[in-house]
Formats: sequence, C-alpha cells, structure tokens
Amino acid sequence: MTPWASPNLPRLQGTFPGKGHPLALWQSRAADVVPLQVDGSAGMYVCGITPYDATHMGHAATYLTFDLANRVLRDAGHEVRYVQNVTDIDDPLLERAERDGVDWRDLATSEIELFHSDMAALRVLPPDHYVGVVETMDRHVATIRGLVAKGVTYTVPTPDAVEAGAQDIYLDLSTQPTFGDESGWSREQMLEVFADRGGDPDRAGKRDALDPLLWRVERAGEPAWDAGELHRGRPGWHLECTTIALDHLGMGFDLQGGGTDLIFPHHEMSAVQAVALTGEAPFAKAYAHQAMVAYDGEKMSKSKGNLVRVSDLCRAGVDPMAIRMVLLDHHYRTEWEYTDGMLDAAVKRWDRWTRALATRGDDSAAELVDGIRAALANDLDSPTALQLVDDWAAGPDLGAPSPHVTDALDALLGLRA
Ligand code: 5CA
Ligand code: ZN
Repeated sequence: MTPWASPNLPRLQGTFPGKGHPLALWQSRAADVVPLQVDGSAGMYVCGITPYDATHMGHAATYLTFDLANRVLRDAGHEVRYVQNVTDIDDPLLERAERDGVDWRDLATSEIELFHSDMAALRVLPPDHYVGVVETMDRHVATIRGLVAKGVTYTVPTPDAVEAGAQDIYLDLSTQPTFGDESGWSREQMLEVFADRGGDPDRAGKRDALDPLLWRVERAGEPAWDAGELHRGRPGWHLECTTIALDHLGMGFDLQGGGTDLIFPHHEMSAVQAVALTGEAPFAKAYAHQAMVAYDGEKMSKSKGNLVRVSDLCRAGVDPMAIRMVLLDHHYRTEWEYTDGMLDAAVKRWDRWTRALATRGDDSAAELVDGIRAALANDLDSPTALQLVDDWAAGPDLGAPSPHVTDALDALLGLRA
C-alpha cells in the first residue's frame, strides 16, 4: 500500500554541533532504560491499525510515540527502515461492516484514507514499507506452510467449514520454549486477557487454551483466499505481523512497537511464531509500548465507542499541532485520560511558542537543542522536552526570528506552524 505523504524533515547535523544521542528505551525484561544496540540502519516495526473506525487520541498517541523514536534515531545518524502493517482483514472489521450494512472492503478503504489524512495532519513520518494483509496473502500462506513443515502445528475439527473436512490450523505452543519471553507474563495473567483480546481459549479440540490460530478455513459468508492444501481461508491476527516483519526486516530487528494492549497476546504470539518458523531468536531486540489513553473513565476504544477522533477535532478547526502537543505532553509509559481542557491549554502554549519563534532569536538555540536531544533520547521524555521549550520561549526577546529553533522543533518534535 502507499502510505501518506511525508512531511519535510529538516536535518540538524549541518546546523547544530554533533548529532542526537543514542536512543534508550525502557525494557521491562531488564527493568531499566537501555540503549538500543543499533548496528548501522535501524529496523522498526510498528503495528498498524485495524481500519474499522477512525483514528482516536489513543491510536494517535501510539503513532506519535514511534514517530518520536523514528526522529531520534534519524537525528542520531541512523537510516531507519520503518515497517507498518494494516490489518485489513480480521473479525472486528467484518463485524463492524456487518453491523453497519457496508462492504468490509469499502469500510477498510475509507478508514485507511481517513487514517492517512490524520497522520499527515499530525506530521507523522510515514513508514517505508506499509503493508496490507490482503495484498500479501500469499506470503501469509507461505508462513503457515513453513510452520506446518516444521511439525509445530495441528488442526482442529471445524464442523462449520464451508469445505467438508477443512480444518483450522493452530500453533502448538508446547513446542516453543521461548513462549512468554516477550511479555514475561505468567500463564494466569495470559489467560485473564486472552479471550478479550481476540483469543479463543475455549475452542474445542485445542491442545492448549493459549495456542494461537494460524489459519481459519472458510465459513459461510466470510471472505476467504485460496491456499492449496491448507484449504481456502484467512490468517489469524498475529500471523500478519510475523510475516510482514520477517519479509521486510528479518529476525533480530531493533524495535517493535504498539500499545500496551498488544504486549500479550499479539506481540508474544507474533514473536513465538517467527521463532518457530526460523529457529532463531529474538524476533525484535527491543520493545516499547504506549500506555493506554482513557476517556470518560475507560480505555479509549473503537469497540466501546468512547472516542475522541483526530479527524473530528481537525474538522472542528483545531490546529493539528495543538493535538500533537497534547499527546507529546504525556510520557508514553504513563496512562492518562483525555479532557477537552487539554486542547485549549495546548493551543495557548503553541501560540506562545510561535510568537517566540518570530522574535526570540537563535542565540540560545544550541543549548535548547542539546536539552531536547537529551530528553528524547532518555526514554522519549517528551514532556521534559516541551518544558525546555517553554523555558526558552519565556526568555528575552531579541527582536529577531529563530530559524534554527524552528527547524529543531520540526525535526525532533514534528511541530511546525
Ligand atoms: N491492527 C492491530 C495491530 S496489528 C491493532 O491493534 N489495531 S488497532 O487499530 O486496534 O490499534 C492500533 C494501535 O493503537 C495499536 O498499537 C494499539 O495498541 C493502539 N491503541 C489502541 N487503543 C489505544 C488507546 N486507548 N491508547 C493508546 N494506544 C491505543
Ligand atoms: Zn501487529
């Protein structure tokens, strides 16, 4: 798929001395903030949307977090290979299309377009490889074939299959000693959320309640694709991210990202499937997860409907840079609840900054940029970075514009008037 158009990304190396610091991120396994061990170019995989409703502030927070990571890595001198998927076939999309009486393909197409305009408005750098599941179905089938050939799968009787005798395929987790390494969760923790997050712990015929679905054979009225001896069907959710990350980055890529609701099962299963297929580990060398953004006392979610949509705010005339500032003002590892007052405060803050950029001069630009670089490299501490800009903006008026600070705010924070 073609992603949204890229905003301009000013290069700071020519203007400011040195370059950005190496990015360090909190790793729950190490219980510490750890520098990424990037060797040359950096590979980053961020789980993309399931396009059945519009981008809300929670999604936007997640994509902005990895936009910051992308900007910090580039400013540190790395080329970034950024990969993002689009879950353009999955149960939630089919269910919403059915509920609304629309074709699931049309729903996906219109929501993907809306997502693109939201990302472009927020000045998020697009991925280099932006990959839908439907357009790469052969690759997902190839992954399953590879797993079947390894002898780590089994089939489960599927009486409601369209084709008599066709059976759903599962991964046998008892063959995978690395299962659990990504999340570090106990079996009890896993079982507690599995059903709520797309799993099917009670499916009759499974060897273990947690075994992930790899291939769902065709049911009446559901879309399905040819897969030869596997029978027509469609992949289980986690499989797409295994396949797409391996195809574009290979094992041992630098960073996988998403919201904390993806820690388990999604990232755990994507990783264990890749290990099962390749016999190598790890899948991703590091992970980062955006804490959930709430609204009206609950996690903001498309399924619950308690949403603040980016597109609605933009249509109401809100400056996307104010939206970006609201998001940047919260550290990615802290849960927070969106309130309307946050936008008003951000509009005023952005106004103070843009006035300072017109008259504050560039005399202390290098010092400011050093501070922003250090804050962002330290576990993407954007609230501290914003505070530094506040302090700078409150400084003496030198009666001259600040082109270097303007470029730095753009390159590092994605903020430009
Ligand atoms: N397509 C899958 C990933 S392969 C998916 O989770 N899609 S999604 O549309 O449901 O979510 C897109 C991204 O937004 C995910 O990384 C998810 O973790 C994140 N996300 C969803 N809700 C919130 C929220 N309330 N706060 C923060 N991030 C969220
Ligand atoms: Zn994913």
